[in-house]
Amino acid sequence: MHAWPASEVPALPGQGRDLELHDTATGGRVTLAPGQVARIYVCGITPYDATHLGHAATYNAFDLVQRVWLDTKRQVLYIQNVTDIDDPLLERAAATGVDWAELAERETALFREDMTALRMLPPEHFVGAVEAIPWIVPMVERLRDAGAAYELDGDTYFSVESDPHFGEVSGLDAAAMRLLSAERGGDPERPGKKNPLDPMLWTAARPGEPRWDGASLGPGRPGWHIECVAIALRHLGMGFDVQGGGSDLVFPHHEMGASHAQALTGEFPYARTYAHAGMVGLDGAKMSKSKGNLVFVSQLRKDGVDPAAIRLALLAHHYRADWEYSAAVLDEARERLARWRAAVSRPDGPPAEDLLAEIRAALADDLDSPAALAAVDRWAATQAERGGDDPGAPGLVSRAVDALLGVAL
Ligand code: 5CA
Ligand code: ZN
Repeated sequence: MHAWPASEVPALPGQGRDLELHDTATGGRVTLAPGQVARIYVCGITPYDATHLGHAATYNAFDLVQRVWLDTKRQVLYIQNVTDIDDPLLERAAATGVDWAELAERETALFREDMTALRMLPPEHFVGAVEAIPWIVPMVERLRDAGAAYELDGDTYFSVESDPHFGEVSGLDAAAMRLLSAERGGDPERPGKKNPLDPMLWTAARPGEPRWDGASLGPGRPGWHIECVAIALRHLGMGFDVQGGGSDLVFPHHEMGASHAQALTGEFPYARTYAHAGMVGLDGAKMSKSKGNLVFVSQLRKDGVDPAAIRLALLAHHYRADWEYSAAVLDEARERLARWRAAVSRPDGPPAEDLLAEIRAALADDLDSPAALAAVDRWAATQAERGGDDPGAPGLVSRAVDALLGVAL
């Protein structure tokens, strides 16, 4: 499917630093060493109830990764999926009496509008699960033929024991995995499975549900994890630089995805780094569709909130932190935006070369966007108090904030 238009990234003098990111699999900091083309896969939305601020915060984090890479003069190959067929989508469609495909299309369109408004750089390939079915089916067949998958009453399951590296993404023990599996789409209680954690690769057609030709698997629909693997392997191949998503995807989604791919190819690793954004909450609970405690980007936009202020509200939190949204967060972002706009709209100002270096250093340091904002705040405060006589400074600040933080002043 088509993505959304790219906002232009202004050119900056010099070059940024190499990115250091926290890696979930090792639990520590790694300096990324991508090639000339940096490869990243970020898990996309399940298109119902999009786009809430939690989604936006996660995509903001990985947009920063891209911007840092572009600033190191690399190209970026960015892939994102849309889970346009899955249990939660079908459940919501049934509950509201809307056709599942129409619901998916409508919410995906809204997501594109929100991403465009927030100046998130688009993926090179934006791929729906439905589009990926022709790649998924032969992969599942190969896994089965290699003994890494098995059939149970017509459904096809992945055998977690087929990957010697299973467990290395999340580092969780079996009990913790089992709890999370039950919470997040797995079926550890189903009798007959080889291992309770084994996830579904292909679900045999259920009465009243959409179905696709599964060749030797029979008619049905794809499982969740194999969807992302099929799309990532097709467009990126093994050993890509970053697998990204929110921290709710560490287990089972990213653990299972890595194992599917590693069992399929015999290669290791699936991704070199696993990066996860914290959860945004509201009123003491994670913002989620199932809880219904959502703040939508589209609603804020309708209420007249400048998307640049929404983006600044996201940037004010470190991407790995869990945080709570409140009206105060947005008020602070609006005030900051007004201060910055005033500061860059003067004909000259304090020199900004050091500020550019500070923003670059902050982002290279595990995407420390709050530190980057604080640096711009200091420049804007100096501008407001004393001004300066560098005629190039306001323009440089404006371009730096746009190119590195995605905020148009
Ligand atoms: N379609 C799958 C991924 S393949 C999915 O998780 N969809 S989602 O719509 O539930 O979430 C989309 C992205 O937003 C995922 O990366 C998820 O981890 C992230 N996300 C979901 N809720 C929150 C939240 N409250 N705060 C931060 N990120 C969130
Ligand atoms: Zn995914």
